[in-house]
Amino acid sequence: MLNRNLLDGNSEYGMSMSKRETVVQIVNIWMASDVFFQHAANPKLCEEVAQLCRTDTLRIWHDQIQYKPPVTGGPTAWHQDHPAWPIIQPADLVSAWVALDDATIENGCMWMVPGSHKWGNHQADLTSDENFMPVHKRPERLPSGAVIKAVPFEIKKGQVGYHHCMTWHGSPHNRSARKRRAIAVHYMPGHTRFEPTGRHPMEAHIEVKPGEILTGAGFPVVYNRNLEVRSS
Ligand SMILES: O=C(O)CCC(=O)C(=O)O
Repeated sequence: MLNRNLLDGNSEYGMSMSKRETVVQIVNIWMASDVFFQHAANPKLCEEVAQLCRTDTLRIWHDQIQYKPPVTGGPTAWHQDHPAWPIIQPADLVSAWVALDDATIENGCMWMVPGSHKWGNHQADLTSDENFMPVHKRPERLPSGAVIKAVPFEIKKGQVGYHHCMTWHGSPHNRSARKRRAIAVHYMPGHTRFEPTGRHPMEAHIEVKPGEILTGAGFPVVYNRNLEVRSS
């Protein structure tokens, strides 16, 4: 399955963009191209993600190319990933975001809020101010001691950054003359279960029963520490 979404209205994350603003998103390109599958299965990326997840097995939930074109590249609203994925539990996924161009403040790099992955689900309350800084609509719902301080996630072409599926993140416009391309792979640790909601578009592609580990051709294993040990 290859979906190409031209987000020139309301994006997946509910951010409103004008007609001239664009983010090109290609989802599950690993299914269309072995090169991209090999990227998702890269041993170094997978080993590092597996360590962060404290797991011995990783499956692909999905990948995602994000292209913010020069000048007209639109924003990706502040969000948490897992609230968009309620059918996979628990919320233990980690994403590997690889820059295909230098990502800087000027060309719309991601911003993140350190520590926010420990604060629970605040998706419904996340918005931003006129400078694209994150704002919580009901700050009294935050755990005590939580400080909303966003930091830019500037990285060089070819570098990788990892983020937890509950981390608050977003990226503003690309007003620069430079492209901002990246590929993110969202990895499920081996214990990730399918918990249907009856409303999620991916449910039609899932073959396991509710409560079972989410396996299947659409969610290939890209890392298995035990198999690696046996084959060496
Ligand atoms: O590339 C971006 O600006 C957003 C990507 C994102 O939200 C993600 O990888 O989870």
